[in-house]
Amino acid sequence: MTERKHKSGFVNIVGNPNVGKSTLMNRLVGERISIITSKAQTTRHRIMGIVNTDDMQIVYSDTPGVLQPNYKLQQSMLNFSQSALGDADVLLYVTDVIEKIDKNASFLERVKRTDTPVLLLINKIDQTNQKDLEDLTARWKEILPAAEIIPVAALSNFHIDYVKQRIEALVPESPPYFEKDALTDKPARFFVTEIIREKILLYYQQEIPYAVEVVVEMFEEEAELIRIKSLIIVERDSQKGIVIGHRGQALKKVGTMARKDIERFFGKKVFLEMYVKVEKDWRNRDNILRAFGYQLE
Ligand SMILES: Nc1nc2c(ncn2[C@@H]2O[C@H](COP(=O)(O)OP(=O)(O)OP(=O)(O)O)[C@@H](O)[C@H]2O)c(=O)[nH]1
Ligand SMILES: [Mg+2]
Repeated sequence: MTERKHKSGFVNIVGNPNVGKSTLMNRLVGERISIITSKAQTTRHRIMGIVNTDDMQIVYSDTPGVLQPNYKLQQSMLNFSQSALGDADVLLYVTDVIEKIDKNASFLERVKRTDTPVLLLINKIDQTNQKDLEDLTARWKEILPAAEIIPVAALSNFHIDYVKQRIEALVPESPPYFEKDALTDKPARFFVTEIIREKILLYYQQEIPYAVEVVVEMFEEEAELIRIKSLIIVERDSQKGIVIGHRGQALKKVGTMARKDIERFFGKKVFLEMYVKVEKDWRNRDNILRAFGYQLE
């Protein structure tokens, strides 16, 4: 009997903001790794989600939506998305039935030129009809003739098993890149900051979610409890007032929502302290961005 060779590879998920990349990543991994909201620019980092079986390890990367950077934070987000074009064994280019087809032509141009196999996933097909979907598919076929086009609905898990099968067929033979029990490349603290940021994205309007970064200052795990101290960084004093809210009500609500989710994530009781701090213009300051884990060129 011959043993099956081990397969392993990087499957990188790229595309414009808000098309459902993170929803898809969580479906493919089967865990809630990435945060998801209806607001664009939810994902700011490249986040790996790893699926292990005896003879396969698939390393998915979720990336920020591709955008024209207006400040250095966005430049770093774009760097994460572009890095994912360079080291993929399989590229998942995600679009949806809503966005304009010619959005961000320059990034698409790079996708066109890649030698990597591309699966072009047209997401949110629950939001369209058969005829429009056929037209859209035909137009994408012209733009990316080498790609395999698969209509999906990540939210309702429609056609995701088929996408998994196609990925498994395309992943090359290779030893594993990570420990075979690894689920992600990110530490526990990262998921705390992301869960808090998700609640901020959901709770506050306008510019607040985009002006906020979350830092975990203390993460102490005890037998029955995790003690967490976190800082919410804003750019201006006026934003600090909004985040805290009248008599601290806003921050308290966000804190409660975040704590419940963090408890679910770690399966443990959590004691969460949150403070708000102003770091003037942090989205444009190299040293601060680096300290927050963003890559600058
Ligand atoms: N109707 C519908 N909505 C979906 C589907 N998949 C994702 N969404 C919604 O689309 C919105 C954006 O989803 P995300 O997964 O955060 O999108 P993203 O591409 O990761 O966004 P960024 O990280 O901001 O670039 C959320 O409100 C999702 O619930 C789908 O199949 N159908
Ligand atoms: Mg995302």
